[in-house]
Order: sequence, then C-alpha cells, then structure tokens
Amino acid sequence: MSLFNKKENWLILISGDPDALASAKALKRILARRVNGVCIAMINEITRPDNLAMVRYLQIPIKRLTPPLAAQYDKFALVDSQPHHHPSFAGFQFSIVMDHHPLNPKNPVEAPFTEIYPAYGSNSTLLTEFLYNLKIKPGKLLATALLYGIKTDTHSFELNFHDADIRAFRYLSKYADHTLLRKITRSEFRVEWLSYFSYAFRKMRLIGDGLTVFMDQVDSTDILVILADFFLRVHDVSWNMVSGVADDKLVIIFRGDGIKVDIGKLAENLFSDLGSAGGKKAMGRAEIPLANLREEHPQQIIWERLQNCKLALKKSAKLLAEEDEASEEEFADMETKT
Ligand SMILES: [Mn+2]
Repeated sequence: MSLFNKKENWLILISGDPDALASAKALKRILARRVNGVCIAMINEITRPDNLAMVRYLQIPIKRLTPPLAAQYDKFALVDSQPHHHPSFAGFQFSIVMDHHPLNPKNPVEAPFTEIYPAYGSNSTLLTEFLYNLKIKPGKLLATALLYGIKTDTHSFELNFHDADIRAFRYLSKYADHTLLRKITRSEFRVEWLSYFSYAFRKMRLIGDGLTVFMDQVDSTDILVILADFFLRVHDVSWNMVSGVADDKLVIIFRGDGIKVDIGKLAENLFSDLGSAGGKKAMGRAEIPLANLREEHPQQIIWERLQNCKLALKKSAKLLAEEDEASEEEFADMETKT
C-alpha cells in the first residue's frame, strides 16, 4: 500500500493469456482508488477466439505496449510473468511483480514488491487471495475472469494445481457468472475457419478407428491443429492425422487419445525419414519440405505410408496389438471407406 499514491499513473504489463488478463484486471481493481490511473498493456496480439471472447464479455480494457504508451506512466507492474521472460519486459523498472512461474536463480526478480508462488497453479489464485485479504469482494466480471484464469492454467484441474487453486475457485464460484464463462469456453472457432471444416468433412477418410484428411494448401498450419483437436472429440475416432501444405512444407498434425496408440512414435515411424517427425503420447507433428517428396504428390505419399500404417503402429511401443481380422480388413479396403 505504501507504494501507491494519488498522483501516479500505473501501467500493468502482461503477456496476454487468460490467467494474465484476469490477474491484471484484479490488480487494476486493487489499485483503482489508490492511484491516479491504471492501464493494462500487453506485449502480444490476442488471436485465440476464447481469449478474444474473454476480453469482450468480461470487459477487460487492454492496449498494445508501445514506447509512447509506456512513456505516459510513472510506475509499472508485471503479473503472471517475470521480467526475464520476454525481451519486451526488459527495459522496465517494475515496482510490483506477482507471478507463479518457477524462480530462476540466474534471473532473480528485483522489485520493491515481489510475490512469487511457483507452487500455485495459476496467478489468478494469488490475486484472489490478495482481494480476499484486502476485503475486496470481486464483482461478477472480475470473479468470472479469475475463475477462467484458474481453469485455463490448471487445465480444469487436470495438472499443476495446488489446494489454494481449489479454494480460490470455490470462493470465486459464488460471484462468477457461469453463463458468461460457458460462452467464453465455447468460443473455440472463428467464422473464417468454418469453410475449412466444410472442406475437411467432405474429404476425410476413416481408417478403422482413425481418421485422416489432406487439406491441400492452407493459409496457416494452425487450422490443421484446430481440425485435429476437433476430430479428437468424435467418440468413434481414437486417433487422427490432418495434413496440409504451407510455406513449401507438408505439415501433418497427429492427435490421439493416448490410450491405444503412441502418437508421437506413430508420427516418427511414418515420416521421420522424410523430415522432422515425432511428438508425445497423444500428439505429434511431422514437417516435410516439399523438395524431399521429389515430384510425388503429398497426398499420395501420405496414402502410401498409411498402407504401412499397421506395421508402423505395431512398431510403436505402446501400440496395442489388436490382431483381430476385422481391423486387417478395414486397412485393406480403407480406400473405399469414407
Ligand atoms: Mn499463469
């Protein structure tokens, strides 16, 4: 509190993701009547539709960080990051740093006020505790933002969470607007992506419990990732491969449920001789320069490799050897299956 006075303007810096946005909104609330003015500035452009929905529905005013903007402020705060995390933070003398990322002894954080709790799953949890201890009851939009921050950073309590995250989540639930939260979490797609979906639905092929689609030329390989994640949500599809060409490269995105097939090994077995290929148990990626395909059509290459898929699947260690003849047949006539 001794850092705040009514004469100064504060700028809160973030790298724009939900946890950072919520933390900034909470710190802005804490500073609100204690300083002259507060603004939130981010170092990146927000493009994910769920994050755009968060900013819009929860009314989080943000600006892009530029030197002329920064020049208008007296004091600087950083939330959900440490100064060494990004070159854009490097030139600032921060008065407040509040974060939950691991501490790096090579880059100690020096500021008049630092609060860093690496054990916490989200920075929103830390800010919720500050609001609580300052007896500031979060308004509906702020509570929803913090709830979403916790939900995102803990992957809905699937990983890296602390008891404090659960306590904060329960506390915020009382004040949050769950209809708004649902609207944000369901804002997964952009309208300009829908034509890709339509194309994918027409061209997809089923191979046993797998699915593959070649998307031809795409503007950005991001759409391949979005489609692959989408197909994972179909009950009967346990793995998929979505491929396309961008920047003279054939890019193949692999997704699986991580149960029967080791997807990273599958990617490696299928394509590592042509380019980079690999991944983890449930996700993989291959990138092949078109030059390496020597005149052969990318779709043709993928198709040939898939004929050997069963072999590749067998080689990947975690792979279930489902030897039943039914699936043999499925591979044999996959060409006719769509
Ligand atoms: Mn975070």
